[in-house]
Amino acid sequence: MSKLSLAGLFLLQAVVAGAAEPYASWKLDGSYAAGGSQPLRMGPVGTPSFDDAGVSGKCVRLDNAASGQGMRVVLGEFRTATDLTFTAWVRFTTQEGGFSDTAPHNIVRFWGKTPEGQAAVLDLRVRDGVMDVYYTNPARNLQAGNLAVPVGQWVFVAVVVEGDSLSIVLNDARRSFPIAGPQSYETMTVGTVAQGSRRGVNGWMDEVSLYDEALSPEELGLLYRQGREALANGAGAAGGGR
Ligand SMILES: [Ca+2]
Repeated sequence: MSKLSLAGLFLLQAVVAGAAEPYASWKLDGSYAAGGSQPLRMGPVGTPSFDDAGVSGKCVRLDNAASGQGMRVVLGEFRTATDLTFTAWVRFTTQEGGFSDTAPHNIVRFWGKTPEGQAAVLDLRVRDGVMDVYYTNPARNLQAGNLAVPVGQWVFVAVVVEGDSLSIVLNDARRSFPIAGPQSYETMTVGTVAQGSRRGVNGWMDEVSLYDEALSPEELGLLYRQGREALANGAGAAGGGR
């Protein structure tokens, strides 16, 4: 197959799959500026740097071996969304305190409330080289996943909440679990647990997006392939290394 027809196939695939529109997205190309249909404001936790090449353009470097770094987003109107999808690209360093640590290191945490107003938390996290999800709600707790994270490589990650089902995605692998049902989310911390916490990503993050709907496996697969394509065409691996 020629390159031209291959490109045509990708285009057709994109049209058929119908690329979902993010509620908000952050390219992290040197700033925290958001795009999307309802841009939300992202603020830094600590002082992450933007010196390295990412999946596309620059990315954010989080040093959670030495200091608590990440991003924080107040979800505002988004809190009313019960179905949601979070996607990002992450690359953990292999150094101590970031990957093979036995303490959980958060990729994202949603701080929320049940309909009864009780505190609820949803974490996508890596512990000892394995990604899992931690969901705590007075009606049901969940700690499950067990997806091995490739060392030192960019990986596509996602969390999908659809009604009483929760799924986590690592590249093209997916695991789904039952949860307690709708709850609203008020704040999202990315790459960290909270202000000043070192239990976050020690490495790089890029292309963070938030959707107010549950993306299908096909839509997530498309995002994964698009990211892989961007990495393959990579404009500069300077500093980032691949
Ligand atoms: Ca970027």
